[in-house]
Amino acid sequence: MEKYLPYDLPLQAQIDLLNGELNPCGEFYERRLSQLAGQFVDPQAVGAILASEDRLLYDVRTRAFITSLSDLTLAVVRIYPGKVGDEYHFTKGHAHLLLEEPELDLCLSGQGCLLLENGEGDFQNHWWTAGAISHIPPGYAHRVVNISDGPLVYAAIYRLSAGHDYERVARQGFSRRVIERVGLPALV
Ligand code: M6P
Ligand code: ZN
Repeated sequence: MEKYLPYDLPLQAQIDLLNGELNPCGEFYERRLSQLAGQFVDPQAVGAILASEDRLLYDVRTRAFITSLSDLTLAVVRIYPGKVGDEYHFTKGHAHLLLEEPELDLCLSGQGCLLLENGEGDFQNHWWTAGAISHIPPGYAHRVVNISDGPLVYAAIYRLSAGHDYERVARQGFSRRVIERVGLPALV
């Protein structure tokens, strides 16, 4: 947080609901297949794609709203349509380093599935269309899957100090995944 200077006055920003552009934007980063390779169920499909390209799966625009007393942060994610084998594109997935920290996710365009799993093995999922809002309570790891033919754009609001624990998801993944079955998304 030291890299952000506190700003204690009102701020406004604008999200393009369809393409996920954020203005003014803070940080921008991309996630490509090689960064999530081990998370997809079909390693042959991963290898076949990586043989020709390190496919862009999603990109993230973040803006931290740091004040002398708070650190709410907005992230806008655009997950590109597509599958690895039969499995729809998804985000890396993480829990929060500060276990007590929740998150609110708002689906802005496209259709998706939010996967939620806590440390006691309770798995839940939320099917998203534009306008869906999901509250991710403390302790639940979360991953978003794009099941639509176009980009899935969603916004996440959380405290910057919540941090990201990628290790737990990298180690154990989620107990269910979303694949295409006879042309439709299925949670298996
Ligand atoms: C949401 C938030 C962010 C997260 C982003 C991408 O916007 O949860 O904190 O960085 O999704 O998800 P991931 O970090 O799992 O790649
Ligand atoms: Zn999060």
